[in-house]
Amino acid sequence: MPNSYRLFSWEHSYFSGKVRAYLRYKDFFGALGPGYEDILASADLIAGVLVPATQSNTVPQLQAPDGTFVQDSSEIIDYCERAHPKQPVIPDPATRPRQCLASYLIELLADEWMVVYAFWERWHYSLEGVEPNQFAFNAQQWAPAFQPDADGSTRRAVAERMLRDVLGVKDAESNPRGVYAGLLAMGVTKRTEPVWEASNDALLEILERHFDTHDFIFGGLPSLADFGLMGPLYAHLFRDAVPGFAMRTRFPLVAEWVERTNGNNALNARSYNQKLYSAGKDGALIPRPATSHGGQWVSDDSVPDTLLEILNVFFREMWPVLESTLERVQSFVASGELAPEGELPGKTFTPTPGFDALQTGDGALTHEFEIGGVRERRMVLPYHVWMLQRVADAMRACTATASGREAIEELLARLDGGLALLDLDEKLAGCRVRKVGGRLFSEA
Ligand SMILES: N[C@@H](CCC(=O)N[C@@H](CS)C(=O)NCC(=O)O)C(=O)O
Repeated sequence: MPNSYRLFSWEHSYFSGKVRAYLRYKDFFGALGPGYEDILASADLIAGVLVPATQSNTVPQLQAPDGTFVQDSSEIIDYCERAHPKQPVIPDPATRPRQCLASYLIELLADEWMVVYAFWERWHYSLEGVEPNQFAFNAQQWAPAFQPDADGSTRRAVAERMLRDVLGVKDAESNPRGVYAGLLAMGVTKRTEPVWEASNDALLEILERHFDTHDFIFGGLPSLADFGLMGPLYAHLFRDAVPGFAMRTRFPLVAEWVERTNGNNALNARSYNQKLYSAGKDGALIPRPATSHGGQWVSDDSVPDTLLEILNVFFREMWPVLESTLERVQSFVASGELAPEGELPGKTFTPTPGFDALQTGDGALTHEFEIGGVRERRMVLPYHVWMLQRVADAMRACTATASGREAIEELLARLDGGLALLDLDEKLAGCRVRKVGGRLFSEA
C-alpha cells in the first residue's frame, strides 16, 4: 500500500494540471493528510496499473493510501474534499450558494468547452507546414510518457514517430485519425476553426480584466473554479509554445494567474503560499497577505461582474449544446437500441472505441450545434450528462433553504437564459448515467 496519495499524471496533460494545482494547494495547508507523490504515468504504468484498476487509460488518476483508485479529475477533487474537509476549495452551498454554483459551472465550461480550442492549438501548430510550429516541443513533452529513460534526442525521436504514425499528426487534415478525428468529432472544421479561436480569445480577454482586481476567481484564494480553469490554461495555453507566447504577450495577467494558481516557484506572481513584507524598525519584516482581498474569498457571496460575463459565455455558447445532449441521450435510451443499464461512450476528447458509428457522421449520438453564428455537427458526450448531474447536486444543495433559493434565482435571472438551470433535475429524467471507473452506464 502507498503511504501517501499517488497522483498518476503527465505535465502536459490538461486534466492533470487541474488536479496537480489542487493537490499542491491542499498539501501546502497541511490539508491532505499524508500528502501526495506526483508520478509520471508512463505507458508501462498505464497498462500495468491504471487500466486494470479502472478500465481507463486516461490521466490523471489518483491512488489513495488505502489502495482505492479514483479516475477523473472531478471525482479526485470530490474524493479528497470529502476525506479532507480542511481548507475547502468549494464554497459552502449553505453560506455561499452563488459562488458554489458558479464554481461548478466554471469547472464545466473549463473542462468540456474550453477543451476544444486547447486541443486544437496543440495539434494545429504541430502540423507540417504550419508556422509558427511547435512539433518538436510537442514531441519532447510527450516523450517521457513513452520512454522515460532514453536520452533526450532518442526520447524525442520515439515520440515523433508515435505522434506521426499513431496519432496521425503528419497527414492529419487529408486523413483525419487519432487526435484529428477527435477534433472533427468535437465540431472543429475549417468553418468553425476561426470561431472557436474567437471564443477562446474572448474568454481570455474577460479573464484578463478579472485578474486585474482579483488574484483568483473569488478573490484572494483559489477555488474549484480556478483549478478547473487550470485545465485549458496551464498545460495547453500557457505551456505549449505557440499559444504560450500569445498568452504571455497578449494576456500577461492570465499568465501570471497560471503561475499563481500553480503555487510553485513563481515569487513575482504572488500566491497563497507566500507573504509580502514591509520593512519595520531595525530591519524587522512585517508580514501581510500576498494576494488580493486580504488573502480570502470575497465576502457576502458576491459574484463579480467579470464572472457574470464568463457565466454568460457558459449559457450562450455551451448550454444549448448541453440541453441538446440531454435530449439526444434521452431519445437514444428510449429508442431501445441500448440494453437496459447498457454502456454508453465514456470518453470526451474522441469518440469512444466501439461507439464510433454512433458518435460520427450523423450517428444517433451526434447533433448540430452553433458557435459564433456557424452551424456544425459534433458528437454527443454522455459524460456531459454526468457532469450535469454534479451541477444538479450542487443546485439542490444551494437551493435547500429559502434564502439560498432566492440567491440562486437572483443570480440566474441576471444571466442570459440562466433560469433554465432551475429545471435541471427534470431535464435529466430519462437520461441519467452511472460512472464506474472510466465507464458510463445508463441509469434508465
Ligand atoms: N474526464 C476526465 C478526462 C481525462 C482525459 O481525457 N485525460 C487525457 C489527458 S488530459 C487522456 O488521458 N487522454 C488519453 C485518452 O483518452 O486516450 C478527467 O476529468 O479526468
